[in-house]
Amino acid sequence: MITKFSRRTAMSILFAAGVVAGAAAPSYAADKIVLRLATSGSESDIRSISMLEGFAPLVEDFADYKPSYNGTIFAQNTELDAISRGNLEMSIASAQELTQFFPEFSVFAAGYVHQDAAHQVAVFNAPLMDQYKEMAEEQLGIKLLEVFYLGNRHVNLRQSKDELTVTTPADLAGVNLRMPGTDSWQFLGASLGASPTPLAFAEVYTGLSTGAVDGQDNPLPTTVDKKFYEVTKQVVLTSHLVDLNYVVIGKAVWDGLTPEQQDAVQEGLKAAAAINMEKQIEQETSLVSFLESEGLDVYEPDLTAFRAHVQQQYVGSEFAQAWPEGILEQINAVGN
Ligand code: KDO
Repeated sequence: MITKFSRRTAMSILFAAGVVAGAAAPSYAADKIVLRLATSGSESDIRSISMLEGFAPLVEDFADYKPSYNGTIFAQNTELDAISRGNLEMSIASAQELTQFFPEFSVFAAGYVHQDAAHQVAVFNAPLMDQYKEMAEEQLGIKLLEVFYLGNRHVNLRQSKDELTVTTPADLAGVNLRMPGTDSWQFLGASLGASPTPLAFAEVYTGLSTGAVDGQDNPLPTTVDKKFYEVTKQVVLTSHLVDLNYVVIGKAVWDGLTPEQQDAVQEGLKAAAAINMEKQIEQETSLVSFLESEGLDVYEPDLTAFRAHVQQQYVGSEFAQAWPEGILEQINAVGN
């Protein structure tokens, strides 16, 4: 069983709540539309900063943009459900969260599929994405408006390189690797050769410092923002997932905006995505020497071995069986 909520279960809950039919309406405060965005990222996370710099100014005439950080108003992986029910306006969602509702999305959560930031954007804007956007909109009441580059995910371990040097997936055998808590994340951890353990993002620092987990995976900017380097000794540059988030909004909220307001929202997100991408890429490069200066070993394993092993795990998996016919080939062909 792949999904935590099957699509049918999710839809019956949402239809029973009268939400997918469009019952939710945007709320207004001081005659501005309130746009609350929930993220488990921190206030200093690049995505959060980019939203304030790029998005907020473009919507300030008509909207009160209210971000909330660190999973405080909605816990990680519950935001989409909240939007569907009309309890939240916006979130920064992962493909893995969408996979809980639509197994087809797991192709964007699979290792070594997206090639880089530019490929991610091209895929998001390609016709192949239409069926995904429609699925989310029609069946969950969520609009995928923009894609945010989160960076290359790498394996970050408590053990020193002397204790454990990771060259191939076999070296991760028995390593208790924290992965976010959905099935598709856990599968990715297992496909790396590790023993995945689900843990909410907010618990990762403590999990690493107490030894409840041996490691975690995240892009370097996230690893530094959350200070995971303080409680780990090495980063293995596996680049196993060129990670993304979708910036999403409730369809009912969107439908309540005028065409001009919709344009401003879309333009604001485009500006935020561009700022975000530039900063993430810059930090992915510059943070290697920062981590080294903090005493961590940062090195590349045998990437060919990792790529081959991960891809082999997906072939014929329950996840891959849910992918639309030919989608991988279409994704690979984008931008070529
Ligand atoms: C994480 O939990 O490791 C992760 O990086 C997963 C991402 O999809 C994203 O949800 C992110 O957390 C949060 O936004 C916090 O940065």
